[in-house]
Amino acid sequence: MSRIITVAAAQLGPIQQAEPRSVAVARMVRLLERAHQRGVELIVFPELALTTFFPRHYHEDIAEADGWFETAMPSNETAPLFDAARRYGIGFHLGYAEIAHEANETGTLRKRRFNTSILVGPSGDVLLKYRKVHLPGHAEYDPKRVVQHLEKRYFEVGNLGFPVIRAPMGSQEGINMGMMICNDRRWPEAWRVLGLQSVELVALGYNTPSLNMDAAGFEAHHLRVFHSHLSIQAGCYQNACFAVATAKAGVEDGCELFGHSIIVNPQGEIIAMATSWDDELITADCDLDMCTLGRTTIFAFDKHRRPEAYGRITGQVGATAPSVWNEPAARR
Ligand code: CDV
Repeated sequence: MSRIITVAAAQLGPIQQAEPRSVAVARMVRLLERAHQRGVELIVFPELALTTFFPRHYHEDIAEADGWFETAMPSNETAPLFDAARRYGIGFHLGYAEIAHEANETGTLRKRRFNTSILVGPSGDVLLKYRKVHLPGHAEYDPKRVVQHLEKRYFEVGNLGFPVIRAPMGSQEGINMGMMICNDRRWPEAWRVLGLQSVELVALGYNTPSLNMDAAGFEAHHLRVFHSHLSIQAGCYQNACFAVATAKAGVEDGCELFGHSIIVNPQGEIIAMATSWDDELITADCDLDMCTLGRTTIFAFDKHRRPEAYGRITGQVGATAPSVWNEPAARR
């Protein structure tokens, strides 16, 4: 039986600060209806898809930002999305800000905040949850920046690792699926952890500004998109998987997000790409058997990986200085 699944990246245009969740959800339902007309079986919405990208806004008291978070999923406001997906038998990926009342590492129950995504099956069941590991930005207000990026203020580092689940989706009885959120895509470690669980399809949402505020606003425009695509294409090739990478795009609260959502195959080729800065649906038929070539030849991990040489990957965080070459004493 063929292992082809029709997938969609449902790019969202900007969601302004004043826009309620109900409007964002209605836009997503419209995209889902279009996806149904095109025979889509899995649709991927962006990171923090229900609101504006609020980490650009500073709240001195973190609790003041709680209005941007979800305490339940589904909720009254997101129920129409779950209902529509169930009605059409389409699975979906959704990114949102999550408040969870959970024990921390010391066992103390407390309110915790995460940048989260879920994978929902065609029956409406949550199949898998992921919490963003690589949080970019800063924790304190930075007066030097024109636009803040306060993910480190509002979110804890995700505590679920990079899980992969095998579950039915569309006409397929089992697909190995995992998730990443935005900045994670730039880290080969994240891709490899998914690859080591035989991931076949990665769902990935992002909100990436067109300007690099860390570099005082300068980095050549076209390179911003290039680096995003390069990371995703390399991740797919090196781990023999598909990715559906979906952006929020356009000018949101005065800040431009670059869009350029893509679907990538295990050869690292872009097979669909968004061209607008608006709500836009791009689709592709993904033949999951394409994952076999890479994982049985160049990237047959069981044959070729050398973990004994990779200790630094998990043993250290920052880079150390190399040892310095000394001219042999006889020549001095
Ligand atoms: N939301 C993000 O994680 N954005 C980062 C930006 C800040 C560089 C990204 O990697 O796209």
